[in-house]
Amino acid sequence: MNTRSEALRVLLGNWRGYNTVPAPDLYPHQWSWDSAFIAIGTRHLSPLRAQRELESLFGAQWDDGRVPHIVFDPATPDEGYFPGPSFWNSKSVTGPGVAATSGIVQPPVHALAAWEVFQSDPDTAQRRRFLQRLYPKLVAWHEYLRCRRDLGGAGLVSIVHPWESGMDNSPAWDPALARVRPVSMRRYRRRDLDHADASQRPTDEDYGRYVRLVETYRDSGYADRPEVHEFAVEDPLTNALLAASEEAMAGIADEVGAPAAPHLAELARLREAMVARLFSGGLFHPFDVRSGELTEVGSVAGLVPLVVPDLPVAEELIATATGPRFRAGELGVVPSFDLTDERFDPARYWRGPAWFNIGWLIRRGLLTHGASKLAEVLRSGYLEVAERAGFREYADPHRATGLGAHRFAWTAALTLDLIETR
Ligand code: 2M8
Repeated sequence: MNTRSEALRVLLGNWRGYNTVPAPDLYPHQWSWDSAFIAIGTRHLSPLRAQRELESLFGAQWDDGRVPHIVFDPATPDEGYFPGPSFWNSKSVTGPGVAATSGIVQPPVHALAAWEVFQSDPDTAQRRRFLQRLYPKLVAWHEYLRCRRDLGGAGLVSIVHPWESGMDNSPAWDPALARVRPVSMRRYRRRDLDHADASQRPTDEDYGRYVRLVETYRDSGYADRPEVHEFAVEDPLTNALLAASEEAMAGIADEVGAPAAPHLAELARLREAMVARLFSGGLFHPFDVRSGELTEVGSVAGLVPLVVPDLPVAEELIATATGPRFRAGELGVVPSFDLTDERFDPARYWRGPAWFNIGWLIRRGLLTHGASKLAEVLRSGYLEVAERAGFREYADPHRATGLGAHRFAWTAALTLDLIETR
């Protein structure tokens, strides 16, 4: 198979006119951080389309600045995905005429993507005033996170649902999630199991907890008062991507004639707060705001802060990535969970398999910190998985077999980017 043209085929097939669906069957709407990764790859196919991908997502931004994690496609029936538009009841909050969306968010990788997209074709972007139009929206998005989501009071962003982490079923959420009483899933019908193997997806009990958290948030009118949130966790990946996005915002600000210094100050502030509060034993960990403790488990989210420039603990993180817990140098991919932990599961969703977006971010972080040899090992490792397994949602890190959804858009997009950025 010609990997490049197959990747283009997936991106073209999943394109819906203004945005790209992550996977036609399992995920038939627009997802927030998927769109950012998709734009990073699509810029090699059509910079204009990559700009549209981000513009359509930000077209659904709420008045309070939040960028919803799902923008529902009106052409897909409500029962195409659970929880669908009627469950979220977001229109009453965002105002009439606005797209139906979810009410939670996903990691803020958008400014980073917008800057990459701009740089791939500055002429088209300038002609369309792409950054001029997007910059105030990105500012409002980061403001929302900074002002409304500092639930722990340490200057870091809290996520209020495992879905907000993008790494939904990670064992890192188990302790905080265990305190949430699951709703009975007899009241609902899961749609994911129509398209995916139950042994690779979250359990019904965890789904019941996910649903409980959304119901509570929804019924509060999506208020971010600390008492609303039974689950509030400072996630290293979310905060790292916000910091890396602030670096991109400095570039964007320069381009649109706004001051860059506040963005660089914000980057430095986040970096310092993360190292002080979340780093321990060679890895970053989530801080559970409700219990007041670090959850010291080996999620790959703890390696993602490598994307933050000038990270003072980069050497320690690289040692953890290549050590027995992740074995990135030998495997050529990075498992999503600590290989030495008994909860590691090579096939279950975010509890062990390797994902392309995480590999892409870690490779970027390695390049940022001068570890170009290991970065190249990952580049060729992920490309080999795509060649062998196609564009699956994730892969068994030992056997490089593909798992989860087929024709998965960010896998195709980031494969294309890895090919183009040799
Ligand atoms: C997965 O999450 C959705 C809920 O948002 C799901 O499980 O139904 C995650 O892998 C997430 O990171 C991703 O954005 C989404 C769509 O690809 O799927």
